[in-house]
Amino acid sequence: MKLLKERIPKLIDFGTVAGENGSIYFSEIGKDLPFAVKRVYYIVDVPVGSKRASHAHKKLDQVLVAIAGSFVVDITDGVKTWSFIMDDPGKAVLVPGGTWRTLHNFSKKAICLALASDVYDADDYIRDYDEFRRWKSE
Ligand code: T46
Repeated sequence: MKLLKERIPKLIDFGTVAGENGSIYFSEIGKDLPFAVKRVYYIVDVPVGSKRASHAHKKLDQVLVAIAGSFVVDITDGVKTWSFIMDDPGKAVLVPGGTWRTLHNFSKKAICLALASDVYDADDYIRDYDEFRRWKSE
């Protein structure tokens, strides 16, 4: 089973089958998904111009996908930065633990689906960027 080894942000292709009556997208642990999903959440109704996240996770790995509309995911590990335009339900971004992420440039009716490697834990969040930099240097 292909599980998360490199903790580097990257795009993951979902499988897809398109037909005359619509399209279906899928992903399976060990094939495209590099971790076991323990939680699912989704973000909707983000006003145009608003941001989400702007925080880090210590351990949590996540996969984010724009299942409708579009948004941008900026990620940094404190040294390197990545930016992904999410506008395709067939492409997800892997956001590994130990990174700071900001979601912005939401289009109207955008939906961000998140697949997470663990249940909700408020103690896994770092919500202050200076604290994140200190934590990374420890
Ligand atoms: C992330 C970005 C992309 C829960 O009670 N359970 C949950 O599973 C989640 C995700 C949130 N909440 C509560 C915690 C807060 O009281 O919902 C409220 C809003 O959460 P938060 O301010 O963390 O929302 P975002 O959009 O800033 O961040 C979320 C995820 O929390 C985070 O893991 O990476 O989306």
